[in-house]
Amino acid sequence: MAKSKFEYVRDFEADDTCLPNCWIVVRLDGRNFGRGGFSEQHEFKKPNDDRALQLMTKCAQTVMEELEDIAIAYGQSDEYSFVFKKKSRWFKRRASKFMTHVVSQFASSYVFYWKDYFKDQQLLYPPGFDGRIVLYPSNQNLKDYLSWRQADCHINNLYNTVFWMLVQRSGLTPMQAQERLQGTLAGDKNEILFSEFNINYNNEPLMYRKGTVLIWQKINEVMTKKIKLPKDAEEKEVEVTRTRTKVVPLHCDIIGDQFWEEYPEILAEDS
Ligand code: DGT
Ligand code: MG
Ligand code: MG
Ligand code: MG
Ligand code: MG
Repeated sequence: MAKSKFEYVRDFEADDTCLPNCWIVVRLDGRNFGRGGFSEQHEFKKPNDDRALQLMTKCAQTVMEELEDIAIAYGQSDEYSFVFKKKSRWFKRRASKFMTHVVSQFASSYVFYWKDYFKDQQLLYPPGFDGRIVLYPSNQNLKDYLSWRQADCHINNLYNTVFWMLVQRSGLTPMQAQERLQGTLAGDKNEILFSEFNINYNNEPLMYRKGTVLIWQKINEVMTKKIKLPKDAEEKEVEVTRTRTKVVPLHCDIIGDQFWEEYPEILAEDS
């Protein structure tokens, strides 16, 4: 086919191929979900709203199922990280394709599934999410990245748990609660929770403390199937077991070695 004189404009497109043999991480984050923003306008429970966290996870599951080559995802607060396999050839490893497909699939899912989680709470305006992409060349780098996000979850959740206790239960103003917590270490915050509110932080829900890890797991599904053998006149019902891979949520520690030893296939060389 003859080229039009306009074809040259293609040369202005930048090459954004991701380096081979690297883990490709896409992290998205809710736009203005904090103070005075989306979470307050939609009356999210403080500091953790189960509906909001579960909707985030539903959207992330949808992303993993709809797109190719995602080995693991990790989410907390208004963010989710998706890790594409090192050897992925999806869209010739073009960064913009990975990032835009993840973010748009997630955002449309957020609106699509909103009512399943928020029931009577109306969605007041279309939410937005930003995205970024980072490449990690070694397994250790990737594990450290995910550890960083989970440590962030822990630090923020411990702070927020004490902060909202001081405000909701002790009647401190947000300013007073902030001053009270200034310069305190993790141990001090645990102590305030325990001595003033009789809360053992370690008994708080795992989803709040650890965030959510999404992995692929083999599930054996037993189904009944109707079959008709040529020699029989009638259909027979037989049980068949099918193995399917499904995205499952976990709320476990991913900083230590135990998780990676339990699920070695996530980091396996051929992935
Ligand atoms: P950004 O991301 O720069 O557009 O700004 P924000 O406001 O989204 O800030 P970010 O992402 O650093 O912090 C997330 C905010 O989302 C944080 O201020 C608290 C809010 N948030 C996330 N999950 C929950 C929740 O379950 N309950 C409530 N009440 N707020 C939440
Ligand atoms: Mg942000
Ligand atoms: Mg945000
Ligand atoms: Mg955030
Ligand atoms: Mg197209």
